[in-house]
Amino acid sequence: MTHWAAMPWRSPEVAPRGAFRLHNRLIGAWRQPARTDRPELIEGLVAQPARIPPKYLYDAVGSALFEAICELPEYYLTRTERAIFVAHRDAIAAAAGRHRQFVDLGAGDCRKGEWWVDALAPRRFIAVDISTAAVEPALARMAAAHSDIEFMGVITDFSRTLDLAGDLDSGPVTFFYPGSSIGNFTPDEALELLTQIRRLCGRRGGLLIGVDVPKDEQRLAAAYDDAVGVTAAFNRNVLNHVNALVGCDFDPAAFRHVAFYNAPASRVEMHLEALRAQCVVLDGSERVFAPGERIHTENSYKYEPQAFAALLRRAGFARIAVWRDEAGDFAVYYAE
Ligand code: AVI
Repeated sequence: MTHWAAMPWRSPEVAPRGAFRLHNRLIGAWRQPARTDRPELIEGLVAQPARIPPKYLYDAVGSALFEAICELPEYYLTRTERAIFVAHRDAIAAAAGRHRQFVDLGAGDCRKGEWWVDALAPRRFIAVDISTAAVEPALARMAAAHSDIEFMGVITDFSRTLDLAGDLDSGPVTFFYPGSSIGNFTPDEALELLTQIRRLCGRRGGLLIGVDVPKDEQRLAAAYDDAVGVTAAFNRNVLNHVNALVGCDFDPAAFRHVAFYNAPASRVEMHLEALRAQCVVLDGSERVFAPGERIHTENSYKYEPQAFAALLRRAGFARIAVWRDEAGDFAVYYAE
């Protein structure tokens, strides 16, 4: 993985807080993530039941597979959210306001955030992501196309903490968190992240967020276990990423993808189930997975609009507007 400090076009001028000016409209900031991946992964893998935090699904292969998932007929989330954005673009833009700082959380290649540039005319566009690989070329592309906007990339793991105070100026901020990514946090973690966002957005700022809604179990199960097996490959690939980070020898082919809707918890769960006994060496000791034993790799929480609005209120947001598609499959909120 490259990082901003390794970018060949970096200017030697070093700005405060680890940010550095690349040229007059593009700034890179890199928060050195604490090297806690290995202990965090080992702790989860020796636990009973074993677990892998979902952020590890996104190495380069995992990110590409996720892009493919977003195009699948079963995975309605991306296209339904997009349809809501298209249908209610003007009303959403009127609620969010123009000429603000725009923070694209989990920006990736910034395509979803860039779609709002015309409608919201942000003064500053701040892309926040755990990986530079997609953000770096996206910001360079956008900086070339929009001469009136200042672009900034912040490379950080905001599942730990959202440390942006030094990157924002005193003007209002619109946070953008699409794709129901908030659903990959537990409700307590989601509340913590939403509270951090609310503190950072300032009195006249707000949060534009897309959140999936509970629905028919079979549709949900199909969305997370598609017919051609892209989601299965995405899930199994996490073991390749773990092998690289921990230095162990999981055989992804020895695990089966399992996805189901846990209705009482209002979440889709993804697991990897051992097809036969597996012995994996972790930090010098052996971890044996019995046939049928599972590793929990992801939760994807679904919220009824009144439940999510209540979570936003608990995080300190006041005025909340909601837009939905006709079938009520997905919801987009602007919270002030
Ligand atoms: C990124 N996140 C919102 C996706 C979701 O729907 O929870 C990740 C995903 N997992 C399986 N398919 C897609």
